[in-house]
Amino acid sequence: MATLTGKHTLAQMLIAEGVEYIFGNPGTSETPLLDVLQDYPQLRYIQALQEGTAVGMADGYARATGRPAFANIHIAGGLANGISGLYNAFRGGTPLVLTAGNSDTRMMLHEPTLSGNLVEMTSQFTKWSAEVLHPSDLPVAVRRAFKEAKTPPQGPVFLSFPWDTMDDTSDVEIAGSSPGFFRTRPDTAAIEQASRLLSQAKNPIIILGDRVAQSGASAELVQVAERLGARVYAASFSEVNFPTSHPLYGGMFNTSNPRTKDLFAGADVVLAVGANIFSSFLYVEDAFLETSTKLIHLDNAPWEVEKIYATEVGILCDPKTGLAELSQALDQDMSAAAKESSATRATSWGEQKRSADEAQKKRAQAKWENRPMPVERMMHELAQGVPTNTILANEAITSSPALMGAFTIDEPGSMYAIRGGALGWGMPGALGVQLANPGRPVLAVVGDGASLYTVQALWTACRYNIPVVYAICNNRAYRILKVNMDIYLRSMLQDGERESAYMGMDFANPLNLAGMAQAMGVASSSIEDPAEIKGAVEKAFATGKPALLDITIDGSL
Ligand SMILES: Cc1ncc(C[n+]2csc(CCOP(=O)(O)OP(=O)(O)O)c2C)c(N)n1
Ligand SMILES: [Mg+2]
Repeated sequence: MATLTGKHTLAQMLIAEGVEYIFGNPGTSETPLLDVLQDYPQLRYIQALQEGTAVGMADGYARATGRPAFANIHIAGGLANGISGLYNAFRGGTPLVLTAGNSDTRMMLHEPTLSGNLVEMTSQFTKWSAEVLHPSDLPVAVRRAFKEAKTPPQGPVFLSFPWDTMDDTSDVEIAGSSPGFFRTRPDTAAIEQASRLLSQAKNPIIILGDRVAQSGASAELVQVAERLGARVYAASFSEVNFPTSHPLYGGMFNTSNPRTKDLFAGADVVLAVGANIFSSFLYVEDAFLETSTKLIHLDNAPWEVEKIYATEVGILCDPKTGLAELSQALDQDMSAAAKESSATRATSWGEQKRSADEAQKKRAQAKWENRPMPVERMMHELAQGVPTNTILANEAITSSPALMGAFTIDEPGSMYAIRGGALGWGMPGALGVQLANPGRPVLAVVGDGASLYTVQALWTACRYNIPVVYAICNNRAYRILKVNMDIYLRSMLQDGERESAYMGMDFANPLNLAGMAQAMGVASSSIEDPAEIKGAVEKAFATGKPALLDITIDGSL
């Protein structure tokens, strides 16, 4: 038992939790914490110039380490800036402990400047949100926050620290949360039923989501897919859930496109693993699965199982553990004939994938020498220039399919992408990924529009020499909004005539991103000739410093 002020208790609890970095943007309500940090140099404060940047860095760091990250931002006005990043963390399941200072509790009724109900602001986007009203509660609150963030289904939590909680004294015991044992085994009856259904399936399909990667279950999923000869589609692929070069991997499906149901037509059994199915953005009338399709859902997120679709077998467990058991059961249950038809299916899907890839390559080749360069050319040249072992941070939006096509994205932990949909993850997220992987090159590929939501991350990159190389996909537009406008007019309204003015979707004035990078201390170049990309990427990585390449690409629809 020690007698400590709240701010010392907090710092010591963070050390007990193994925190290395505090991603922050400070204000006066954070003064006591900022004061005490100089006494604890093992807690490295990474200064962001806007709250969204701090939360984005923390998100990238948490995802790339697999451990909760800690961020500290400013009271109501600042917290509001951080909430779009908090939203992404919540939707994506990032283990994140977000905190903010608050006014002294003795003056709350005075409605102090910048204050507000921080718990109310964050509750709907957190697993747990609380204000710590007494310093003696800090060990409990911090321990519970880290425990909640890392317990599957992982997600963000929020703590508010009023000024007097930081300055008052209390007798406390400093003890961090336990490592956590989350490899929960499945109910054997559920595995038996699932295996029985799958071993007799004529046309099984697998749907995966990010909790596969979070559980480290990619290899086990490959094994199950290969046993079944099942095509694999991703409901989300913001982490490497499955090797993209695998012949059975069919890519990510689009839940805003009614035709997506064609992928699942005729499937007798669908196995969903670690996935949220099916969260659309646009309204789609028809169900994606036919009523005759039997759904098996294996997941460590109970809420997601049977959330929308009637489910034959729900299996609550850690995906890695559950898939290993399912794989064994399938080996026993599948007859020789079933194993043979699985092999035939796998060969035929593999051939289909190969010919689709070749057709795609041919289409890209036809415009290879166009100027502005096609996005496929940009990604091809980037892939030639990066060192082996490079990790991608992807907020490339409509350039993302070309990025995913040009790089081999097979190794778990070699790609992280924006998830949740709130723009502004890529610029700071890449810095968090880099801090978590100091020995590996990180290439961030970011849309020109997306880059500007958190562009001040470049200053932080320079300030701490975090050597991310940014490649901006400069198509001078919010191109995806134009794509969606066309879907609205042509498909939803069935209007073949109306020409859209694409209001608010073009960058009509010059936007000098290379100049912005230089203004924040980051070396940069503007590139229009694809022949320059490879050399520029090699040079950027060789400097060991952050750099930005602003690459002009074709933005036509
Ligand atoms: C915080 C936030 N604001 C606005 C949007 C709406 N939005 C979604 S995509 C997009 C444009 C992205 O543009 P860019 O990064 O240039 O990629 P492109 O579409 O050109 O490939 C916008 C504005 C959003 N998702 N999140
Ligand atoms: Mg753009």
